[in-house]
Amino acid sequence: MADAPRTTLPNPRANPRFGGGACTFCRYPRLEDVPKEQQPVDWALYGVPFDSGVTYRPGTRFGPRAIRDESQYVKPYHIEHDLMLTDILSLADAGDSPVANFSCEQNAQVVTEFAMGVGDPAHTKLMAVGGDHSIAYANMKATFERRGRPEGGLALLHFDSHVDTVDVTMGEKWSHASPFIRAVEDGILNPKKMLSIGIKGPLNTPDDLNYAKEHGVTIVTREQLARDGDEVIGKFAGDLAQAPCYLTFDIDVFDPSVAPGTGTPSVGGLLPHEGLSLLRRFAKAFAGGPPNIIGADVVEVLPDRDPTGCTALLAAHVMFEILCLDALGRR
Ligand SMILES: [Mn+2]
Repeated sequence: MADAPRTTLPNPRANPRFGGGACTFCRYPRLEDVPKEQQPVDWALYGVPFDSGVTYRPGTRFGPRAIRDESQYVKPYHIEHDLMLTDILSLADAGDSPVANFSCEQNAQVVTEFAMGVGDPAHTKLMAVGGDHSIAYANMKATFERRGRPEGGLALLHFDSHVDTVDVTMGEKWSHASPFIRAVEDGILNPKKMLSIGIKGPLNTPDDLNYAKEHGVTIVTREQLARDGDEVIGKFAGDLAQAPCYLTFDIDVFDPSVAPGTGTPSVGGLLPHEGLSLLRRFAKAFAGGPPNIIGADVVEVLPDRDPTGCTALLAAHVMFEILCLDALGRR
């Protein structure tokens, strides 16, 4: 596999990042343009322009477009890992999923169906780019199915301000507050192998943490990161080792001062270097290596609240960090 031809990037010294017409995530080729000898791609990235699952401010349906735009400046060489991402992984942009924007439940089905058919289901990993967090369910379900329904459900590495395990909100079971409770119910996610990092309040009621507590979810709050957070994360990672896991990244784990473009902002969040550093420290935490990531998403970027594009730019770099973790495991 190491000698197989990889997908290629335009040369930025000859083809400027601000040119080239329609843009794709990080300048990766469109999936339909990938030559046969470079297939199957290792990761297909696709947008999910859906935000009907929000409980507060709408607008993340424009997230994939904004992230594609800002991602033109994501470069492929990772300094800290000494890793040239595109020498290791074949990467492509699969475009946007169709959506059912008047029904969250129907949307979950439509996106799952799309995701099931992207790339080579036996080989290609999926990264969904939101959209609101409800879309995580669809990408997790497709990942779970494409992997032959791993016994006991997937593990989950979850970055977020919120636990997203609310049963019903305003009569809706499929909103962005509920993807993980639905995934547990459907056997896709094992809550005992779920780690939620960056959780912070205030919350609506103390009961909002009950589901996580009662089902064995490991929570590391934002406050806790400064205390025993490293220890708890290290223990979780050591126990998980190389078991297959899914990574979901809600951009609202960052502080609204540095990532204003999101719909349910929660103050006191991570600074960019803290979030990136948490991901980088995963490189050796899982029994000496990076986590065995089999699918991922980055969600909740809301461009209308992001006048400088800094939130979308940050999201694009989070995507890069996640892909680098997978590449590290194949080096
Ligand atoms: Mn969330």
